[in-house]
Amino acid sequence: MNLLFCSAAGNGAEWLAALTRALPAARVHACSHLPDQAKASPPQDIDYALLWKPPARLLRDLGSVKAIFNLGAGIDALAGSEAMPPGVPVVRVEDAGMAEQMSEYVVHAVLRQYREFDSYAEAQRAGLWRPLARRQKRGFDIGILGIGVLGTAVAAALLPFGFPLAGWSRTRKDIAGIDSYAGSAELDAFLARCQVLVCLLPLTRETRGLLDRRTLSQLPVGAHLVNVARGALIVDDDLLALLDQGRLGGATLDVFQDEPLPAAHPFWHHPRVSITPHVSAVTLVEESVAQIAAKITRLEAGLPITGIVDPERDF
Ligand code: OXD
Repeated sequence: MNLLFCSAAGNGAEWLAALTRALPAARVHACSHLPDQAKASPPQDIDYALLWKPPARLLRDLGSVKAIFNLGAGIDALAGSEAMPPGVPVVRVEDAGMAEQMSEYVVHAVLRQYREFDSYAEAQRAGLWRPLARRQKRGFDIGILGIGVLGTAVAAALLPFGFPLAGWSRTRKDIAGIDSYAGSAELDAFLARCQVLVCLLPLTRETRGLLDRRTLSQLPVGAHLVNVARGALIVDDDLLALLDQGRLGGATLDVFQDEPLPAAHPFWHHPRVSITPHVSAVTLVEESVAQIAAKITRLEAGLPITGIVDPERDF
């Protein structure tokens, strides 16, 4: 069996070693760290391609592989590419250690707002001993925009803290402890109750730019936005305008339209914006390779697998 590995991330050697250990009988062809090869045609008899942000030229030549494994949860780099060969199944990484990381990040961001740690940091800088009145959890609603694998895990991690929780997704979800809102008709009502909005949506044709001036203005005055999904879900200028007007209280941003975030971008030094460099949930190599290897073994045995992307819905 022939595998093609091509990743724009810098840890190709780690992936290759893990793949060789997990699938010793497979031949793994790599192009991640060889830019010239990435431009050349891949070997003809590739069975499965394992890709992260591959060059278009490479993608175009993969029309006869049995499946493409996306080396991460977000498939927007493939889905958004005109070079994506039609009809080839795309399989995303499901959780593989990402849900735990995402939950840690979001719980931290929510508690930081609820317990007003930024105000205490400011008070400390000013040498002020300034206890704030205790907030009630009732009325401090947390909304999760995108209740997929990661969104569900984040909601479960928040549940024990006792905040009112709401989730928005394309179709209604039945998850204990979370009020479910579904579809565009219920988006505004969902946003209107979120003191903290946590964005975990995939980037698709429909969600690009979804958080613009109109939708962000549905949030309560002073609300906080956490984006751990994709930068292009947000219209940056609209977010900045609402922050400057004090309409929104702040934003915790891990993802950006251009990464690394350009040095001149106003997010870097905005007093109401906290940024991290796309680290909320990194793809863990060993866990992901174990998952991909198990799926390849099942596919080779003619068995069904989970995590196959639906192009109609997800592209
Ligand atoms: C992913 C990511 O999609 O790391 O997995 O952003």
